[in-house]
Amino acid sequence: MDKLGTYNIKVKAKDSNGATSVWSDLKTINIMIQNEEPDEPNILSGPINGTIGISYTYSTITIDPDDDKIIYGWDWDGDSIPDDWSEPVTSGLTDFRSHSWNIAGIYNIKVIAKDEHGAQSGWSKILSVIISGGDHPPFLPPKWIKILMNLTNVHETWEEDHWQVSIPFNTNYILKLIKA
Ligand SMILES: [Ca+2]
Ligand SMILES: [Ca+2]
Repeated sequence: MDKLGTYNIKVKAKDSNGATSVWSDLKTINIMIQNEEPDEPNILSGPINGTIGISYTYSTITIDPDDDKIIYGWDWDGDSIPDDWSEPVTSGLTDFRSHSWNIAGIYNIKVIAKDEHGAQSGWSKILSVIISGGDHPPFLPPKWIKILMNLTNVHETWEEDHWQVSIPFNTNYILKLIKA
């Protein structure tokens, strides 16, 4: 009985002189397998900075306790819905997957693993990827920071002065000058 399912069995005994008993009553047995889901996968490698339109490769791995084949679901936009499923991969072997983004932003990517019987793991840890592109910096959440400095006005009136302030970060800032 190497197939899954329900079987009806009955037995009959025979002694050493060849005398046989009557058949036993029917007995029903179920053959089932215990299936465990794969472990949570880990994202092994892949860049955390990139440019729109360029394809980047990420890798992941996990194992299935029953040694089942695994398919990996990649969530590239952080909405917890896999966008890309791998082919079945042998438990313990790495899946490599490439993706490109068309809009600049911060993407929290993660992976889930499913075995060949459909048992699903939890999500991997998140990997945050910053994608910049074109003339636009990544869409960082807006935040005001306060910078204190001493400026000396060498002219008579405030209004006609042009102030130039350099800030050593590779990001756009909107400067609001507040007169103390
Ligand atoms: Ca399994
Ligand atoms: Ca998604």
